[in-house]
Amino acid sequence: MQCSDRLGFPKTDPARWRLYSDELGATQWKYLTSDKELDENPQSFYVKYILQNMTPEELDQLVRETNSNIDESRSQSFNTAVKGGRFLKKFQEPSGIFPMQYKGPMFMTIGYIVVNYISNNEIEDSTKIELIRYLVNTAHPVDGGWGLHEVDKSTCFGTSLGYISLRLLGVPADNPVCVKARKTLHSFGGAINNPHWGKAWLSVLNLFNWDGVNPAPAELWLTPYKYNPIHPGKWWVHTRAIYQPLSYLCAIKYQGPETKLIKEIRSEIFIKDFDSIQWSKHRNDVCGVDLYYPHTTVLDIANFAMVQYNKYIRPKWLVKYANKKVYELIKKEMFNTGGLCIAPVSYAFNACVVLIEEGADSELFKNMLRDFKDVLFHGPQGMTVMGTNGGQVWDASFVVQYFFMSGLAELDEFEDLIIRSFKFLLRSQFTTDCIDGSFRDKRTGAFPYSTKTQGYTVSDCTAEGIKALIMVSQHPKYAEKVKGLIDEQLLFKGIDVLLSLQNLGNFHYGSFATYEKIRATPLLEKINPAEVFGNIMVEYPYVECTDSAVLGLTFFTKYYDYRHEEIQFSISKAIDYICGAQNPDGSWYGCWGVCFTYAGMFALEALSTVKRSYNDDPVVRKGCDFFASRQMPSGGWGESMKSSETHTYVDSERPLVVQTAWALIGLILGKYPNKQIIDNGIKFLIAQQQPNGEWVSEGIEGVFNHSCAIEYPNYRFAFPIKALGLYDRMCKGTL
Ligand code: LAN
Repeated sequence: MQCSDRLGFPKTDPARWRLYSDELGATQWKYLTSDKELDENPQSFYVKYILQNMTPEELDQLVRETNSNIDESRSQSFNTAVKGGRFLKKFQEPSGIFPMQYKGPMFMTIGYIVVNYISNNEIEDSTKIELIRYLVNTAHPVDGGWGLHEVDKSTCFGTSLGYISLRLLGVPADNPVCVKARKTLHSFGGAINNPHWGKAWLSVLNLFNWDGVNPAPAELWLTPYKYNPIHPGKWWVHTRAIYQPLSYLCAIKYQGPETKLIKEIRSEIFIKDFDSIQWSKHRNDVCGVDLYYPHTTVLDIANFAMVQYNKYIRPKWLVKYANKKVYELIKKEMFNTGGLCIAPVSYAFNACVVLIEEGADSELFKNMLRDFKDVLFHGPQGMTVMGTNGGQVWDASFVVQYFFMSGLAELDEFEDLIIRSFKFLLRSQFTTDCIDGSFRDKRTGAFPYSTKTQGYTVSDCTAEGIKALIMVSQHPKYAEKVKGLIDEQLLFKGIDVLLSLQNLGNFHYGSFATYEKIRATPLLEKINPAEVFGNIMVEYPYVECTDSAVLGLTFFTKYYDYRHEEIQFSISKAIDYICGAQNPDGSWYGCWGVCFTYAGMFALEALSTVKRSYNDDPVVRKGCDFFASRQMPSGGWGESMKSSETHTYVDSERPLVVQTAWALIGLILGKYPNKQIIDNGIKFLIAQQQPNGEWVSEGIEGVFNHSCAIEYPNYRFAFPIKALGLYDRMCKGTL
């Protein structure tokens, strides 16, 4: 059955979708077509709920269940947390994960579409329909274009990718959605003004010419790692993962098939006749609205030199040799990540390389097409490719910890939830190291952000994961039940990895970055070719990652003696870093959540673990005062994503649940003395809870690279529960 959605676009039947998750947390959506399958596979609560497929009776029943047997002797704040916990519990998969549509960035889906298109693989109708629907539903209401992320203004990059995606998915050029988007694209000067990645995708599709794309030299991989200060192995993991296949594709100037549809699109996306475009003149043309990080003169000179080198000097054998090396590295990346690669952008570019090297019928390529579905996620607006294959480990470790910190873990009704997530976390710890020569550090014992298969250590995910495991295994109510499940040697290895990630060299002493230590100078940013993102070339110190490291390490030392001295040293250097990173107004700039509120919460919690509080510590005092000064008249807090872009605190239009929880956690753990301010915030959280226990999603919780919004749908449960529970304990004097 196909229903009709906005603007007459078809919609699939929500009752036929199922979400499957395996033991290691990989999720895939399937659209069931036979009635037998439908009967045999009842829809999970999560799917029913988010696809809005619940009957009014079921919705009433949900409210009843959430509110039944509430212990009236407990405080209102605690009971609000309980109700939130009851709702969240229903989202949990048998594997222990909490699924989520990790959406926001608008430049991921193109990769999925391109890889299928150039390999002549038909995307299933149900997926196609929902991919189209997502694009239609997220088009800018005024101009019909798309931006870098879902709440962005329209840009040339976003609009080109959105438009081309719709066309490749089968939407005709004269459809009003396409007509409107095309007009906007033309107002940006047409697709010629795309930033680097846009130009690269268009070239792969044969909608652009590689002469108009700044080069990415594969030869850099042949230089000696030890002596070359700008060796790509020293770049940030994501940037090197993307530029690896890109350098391959650009070296051979790969172009997909020139089909009738491609010829049509060529005539639609430029404002000039395609054949008359002098491509090499447009290498540096980028639409003004897209430009977040303009070229430096150094980059322009380097690009010019490389173009001359490619034209006059670059021998064919060297291209072949360099590409062979790059392909070996891609295969290593695939081996280390169970074929998943670090994230969807590099995955799609790598899949193009695998297609070229192995062919469309090869096992390797077919597996890539199959596993690509791990990052496709369905939701109320349709289906999209997510920022990663989920955030399973990160969310599970927060939920586990916060159920303990709020006191919910004491209740029998949450025991199963905790043990399931605990077991998922145990299964998610790395048990092997990466293959030699892949420029990766030791990872055994560490944790990823999403799944074990994805295989990339993240510093804060490791710290939070370790903390969650210890919390369960040391708690009197759970210790017996999970006895013997933790492998302590593996836990110690995780601590080894965490300690090894601290920056103790020339750069940002005491801090933690994301995936690795800082390996090269930030001066490399001068050759950042991406144009739409800042700070992507190397690792940077992140105050949130450093805070989480402190949380993990301080908690570990409560129960274990392992490497005690070194851990104490590490904590004290991390704390110095955190204090030094505070702004004069008392705030901290956060890079992964919005923005000062997110970082302030983490920093105040980290400081609280080394017993620093409002009355005796000037850093905590300033941090809390900053929060207090930002409270809105309603009692809540709300910060706009503009803060991340502009590096100054900007209020959101209205107070937000997640941000209120963050501010409250900071204030409560910092022991802020003005209880009235905290009370008002708690009242706001209580008032925002729905009768079914839920807090409604309010959009963007996270960011990356200063300019791109990304949603963390489970934060709206995890953090309010933590704030309410901590408040309850604060009032009882048991904090
Ligand atoms: C993420 C998501 C999780 C996030 C936290 C764990 C929250 C953070 O504390 C550390 C950094 C990390 C792991 C992170 C890094 C960058 C990611 C992977 C993302 C924001 C999700 C998507 C993003 C990735 C870089 C997108 C690809 C785009 C590029 C500009 C390379």
